[in-house]
Amino acid sequence: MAPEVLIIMGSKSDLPVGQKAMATLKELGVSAEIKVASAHRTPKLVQEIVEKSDAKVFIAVAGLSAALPGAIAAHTIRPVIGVPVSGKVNLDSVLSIVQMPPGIPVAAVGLDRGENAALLAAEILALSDASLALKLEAHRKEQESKVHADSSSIQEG
Ligand code: RP5
Repeated sequence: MAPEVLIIMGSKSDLPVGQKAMATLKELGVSAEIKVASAHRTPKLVQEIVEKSDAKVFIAVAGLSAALPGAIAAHTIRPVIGVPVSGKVNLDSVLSIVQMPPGIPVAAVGLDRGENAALLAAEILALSDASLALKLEAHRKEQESKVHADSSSIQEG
């Protein structure tokens, strides 16, 4: 079966961020695949990958002049989640992803937040997958418990 989420990174150097997304999707039991294709260096490859893919959601990980999420969205009406990758400047990749022109939207998560991109992708898929919705509810409960435990540990200390 085709992976539900396709993660595309602009460079192999983005792998630590892409791996965060992969790990979170794996925890949730969401099938995913990860590839490298650059908006600027291999624009035809980006188009080919997107057009051949049966993924329901795309995650695009890119730094610097991060055109990749928009370049993917140009070829599909499936949702695209952009993950800006940190570097010397940081605002460059954030603004490149956030400032899409009208008509071709992409979602954006925080700098290097591969795990949030995975959670957002899972939330989109959970609209038509009740068992995934339950896993996401459980994930929220785990976070709630951790905050309570952290607060207690500080008060005890
Ligand atoms: C972007 O340029 C990539 O997404 C990467 O974050 C950045 C640097 O690429 P490399 O020089 O490491 O290949 O296109």
